[in-house]
Amino acid sequence: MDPFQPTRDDRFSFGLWTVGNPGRDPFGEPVRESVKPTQLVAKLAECGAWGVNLHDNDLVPFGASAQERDRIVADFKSALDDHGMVVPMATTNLFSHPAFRDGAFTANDPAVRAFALQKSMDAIDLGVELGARTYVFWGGREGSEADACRDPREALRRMRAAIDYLCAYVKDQGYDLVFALEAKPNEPRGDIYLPTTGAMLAFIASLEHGEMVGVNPEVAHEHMAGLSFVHAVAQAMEVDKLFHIDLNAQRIGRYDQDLRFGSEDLKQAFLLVRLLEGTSGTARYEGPRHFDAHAYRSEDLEGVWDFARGCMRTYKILVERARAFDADPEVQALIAEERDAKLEGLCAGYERERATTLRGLDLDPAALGRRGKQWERLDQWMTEHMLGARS
Ligand code: GCO
Ligand code: MN
Ligand code: MN
Repeated sequence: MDPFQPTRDDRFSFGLWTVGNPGRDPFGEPVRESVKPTQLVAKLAECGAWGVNLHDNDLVPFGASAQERDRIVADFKSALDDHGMVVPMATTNLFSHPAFRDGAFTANDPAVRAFALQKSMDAIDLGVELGARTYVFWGGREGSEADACRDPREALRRMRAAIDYLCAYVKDQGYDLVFALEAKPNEPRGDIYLPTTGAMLAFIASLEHGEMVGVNPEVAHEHMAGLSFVHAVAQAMEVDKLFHIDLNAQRIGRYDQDLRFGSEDLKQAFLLVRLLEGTSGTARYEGPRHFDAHAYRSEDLEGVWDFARGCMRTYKILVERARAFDADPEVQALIAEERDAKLEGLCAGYERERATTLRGLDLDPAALGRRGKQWERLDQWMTEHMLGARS
C-alpha cells in the first residue's frame, strides 16, 4: 500500500472555493468550467479528503429564494452522505458583493454593518445545519486605502462589536460552534485591519466571549508579511488558540499566491508539519488540516486534482520525514536542552531572597560567549532528512 495515500483519519479538508477555483485572476477570465459543489464533494472523497468547507455563497447563490436554498442544501447533504464527507468549517462571504466595497463589520455605513450581521447569522445557521463545528472570519474587505476615511480605532471597536454580537447569537441558539479569526496583511485592501495572527491573538483577549474565539492562521498570509508562519502557529498553540489552519504555499514579497502546500517553502512546511504533528514529543494539533489554495491557472480540471492530491501527499511525506528527523539519535543528542535545575529554579519567578542569590552568582559571560551551538550541523541534518539522504 502507498503510505502517502490520504485516508479519512488524516482529516484533510478543502474549501469548495479552492478546488472549485476557475482560474480567474485580475488580468484574465476563468480558464476552467465551474464544477457543481456535489461533484466537487464526490471528487474530493475519491482523492482521499475527509472534509469540505464553504462560504455561504459557494453553495447557495446570493439572493436565492428560501425554497431554492433548501433544495440546494438537501442535495448537498445527500452528496456528503453518499461519499462519507463532512463539513468541519463554514464561513461567510463578506467580500464579493458590491455592498462590501468598503468593508462589512467595519464599514462606516450602519446599514452595511447591519447587512453583514444579517448575512453572517444566516450563514452560521447554514454552517451548523451542515455540521460545522468551526466558523471562520476572514475580513477581506475590512481595511482601507484612504486611511483618513475612518479612525482605525473605530474600525477595531466595530469589529469587536460584531464578533461579540455573533458570539452571543451562537450562545443564544445553543450551537456547538467556535470562531476562528483569520488575519491577512493586505489584498484585496491596501491594508487590512488586524494584519497578523499575533494581532488577532491580542484582539481576542479583548472580546467579551474570548473563550470561544481562536485563530485560523494561513501560511500565505504570514509569509506575505515576511514573517515566520511556524512562529505564528506556535504562539497560537501555546495559548490553546489554534482552532483551525489554512495550509498553502507562498513566496515572500509576492501577491497572495495560494499555491499547492509545500510547493515553495519546503523548509517552513517541514517545520510546520513537525509542529502540528508534535513529532518532537510536543502536543499535537487535533483540528482539521485544511488546504486554502488552488491550482495554477495553467491547469485544466485534471490539473486541479493533481493539485489537491499533491497538497495531501506532500503533507504526509513531511510527517514521515519529521518523524525520522525527531527519531534520529544524533539529532536528539544535539538538541537535548542544556538543563540546570538549580539555575532554572533561581530564574523561575521573582522572590526577593532568590533574586539576591541570583545576583550574587559568579556567571562567566566570556565562557558563555565562546561556546558554539552546532546549529549548522543540526540544520544540515534536517536538510538531509528532508531530502531523504538521511534516515
Ligand atoms: C483569501 C483568504 C480566504 C479565506 C476564506 C475563508 O486570502 O482569500 O485566505 O480564502 O480563507 O475566505 O474565510
Ligand atoms: Mn488567503
Ligand atoms: Mn484563507
